[in-house]
Amino acid sequence: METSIQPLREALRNAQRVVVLTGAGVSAESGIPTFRGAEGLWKTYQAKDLATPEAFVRDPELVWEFYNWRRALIGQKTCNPAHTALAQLENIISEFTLITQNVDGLHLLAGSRRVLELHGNIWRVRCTRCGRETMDRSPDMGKRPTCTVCGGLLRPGVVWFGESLDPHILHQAVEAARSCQIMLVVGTSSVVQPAASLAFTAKSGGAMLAEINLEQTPNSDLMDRVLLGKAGEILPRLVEGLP
Ligand code: BJW
Ligand code: ZN
Repeated sequence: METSIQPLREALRNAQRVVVLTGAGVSAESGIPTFRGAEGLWKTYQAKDLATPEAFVRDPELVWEFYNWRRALIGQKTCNPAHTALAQLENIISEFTLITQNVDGLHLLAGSRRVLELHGNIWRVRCTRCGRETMDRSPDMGKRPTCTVCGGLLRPGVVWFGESLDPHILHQAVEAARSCQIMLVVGTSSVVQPAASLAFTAKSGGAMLAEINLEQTPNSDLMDRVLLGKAGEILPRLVEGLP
């Protein structure tokens, strides 16, 4: 397993099709909590009580309280050097796809254009009655926000455990993974499916895989290169000097 940055930089220099798969670790240096690990959200809060469709049916006010808190927090944060470096990388690769599990919208804020948000976006809301989706950046949606068209209860436009991902977005992600030459897997624990399987898809399509993370993950053995450290430090160094 190769751990230095230079061979990966050289490979990127010669690549036409690159996919980057990101997770919460990319936004950690912006001050947004990750989900797992010592200070992760799922250490303090129970995913089954807050991030499942059953939880929302049982207690929508509790779920909205959690998401209002997250909206207020994320609304005060901005992109960090990891997001910026990935936006720069897109400018020098002819076919670039950024697949993110993050719902904070920071890749788009940093200027990334081809972004597939696998788990939705925290600023999106969806009516549970008529299905209408809108973007709403209010930090506090209240306890029981309702649809302006039909009066139905709104829910966060994110993907909870047990829910299917948007099939159109997932299809694009799988196709990009299948045909890429290099996949960078950045700041994800690689435990949540189907996102974690995209690395296998890329590997079976012949791609070179590289992981950037503070620590090893269940997918590390699959990687051609593992760079241990902060995404906000490694990615700018990687992109520096390209093309
Ligand atoms: C740094 C860093 C720094 C920190 N620099 N690195 C097959 C097998 C088993 C189970 C399943 C399966 N298929 C489906 C499932 C069920 C389930 C699942 O995967 N469960 C597993 C946990 C076991 N998946 C689903 O339910 C998905 N739906 C689905 O597959 O539908 C079909 C189906 C349903 C049911 C059964 C079978 C099929 C939906 C998953 C939705 C996930 N939703 C959440 C919440 C989104 C909304 C919100 O934000 O509130 O998405 S959960 C949470 O986890 C969030 C994240 O996007 C996701 C992934 O987390 P991520 O990004 O990896 O963060 P962390 O915290 O885990 O890791 C951070 C990493 O960063 C760490 O490694 C750090 O070391 C690192 N790091 N600082 C670099 N500075
Ligand atoms: Zn409605």
